[in-house]
Amino acid sequence: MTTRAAHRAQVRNPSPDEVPVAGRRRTAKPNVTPRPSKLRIAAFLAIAAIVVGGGVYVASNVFMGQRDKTNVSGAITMGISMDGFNPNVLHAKAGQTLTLDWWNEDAPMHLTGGVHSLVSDTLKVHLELPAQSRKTVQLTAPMAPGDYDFWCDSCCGGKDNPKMHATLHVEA
Ligand SMILES: [Cu+2]
Repeated sequence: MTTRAAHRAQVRNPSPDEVPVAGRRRTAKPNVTPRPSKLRIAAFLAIAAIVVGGGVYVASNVFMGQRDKTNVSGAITMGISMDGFNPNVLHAKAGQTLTLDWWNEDAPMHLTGGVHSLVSDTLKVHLELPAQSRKTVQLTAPMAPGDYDFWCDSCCGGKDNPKMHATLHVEA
């Protein structure tokens, strides 16, 4: 008899030795039971990830969605970050007062004193904007047309950093 034939013979006529197999199957069950709880943990983690991820997504959308919108009528939205002012050129008529909806996207730990600022001696402004917040501020253009520099002096080298400068372009 070949081994294969012997195997077939064994299958056809199970020997008494194979009876414990059924018993073993039953005793093996307890090893299987941990599976559902692992699945439950995985399901819980998946749901938790969806809930937390969804919350972060919604929250970031609410904040980021404000980037280019403003509820302040007639206001110009202006962001500030480590990359500077955005936009970094503002246009005004001589003597015009601009209303800016100014917002700061950076976390406090990145900012000196927890703020970005908007500073100019010529424009007579020294404004501060706390991290991750927004504020309506006003900037009045001088009567003399020209390009007026303003800057942030609270981070990343401040006035010495060309990136932290912006221009108020005043036309007659
Ligand atoms: Cu700054």
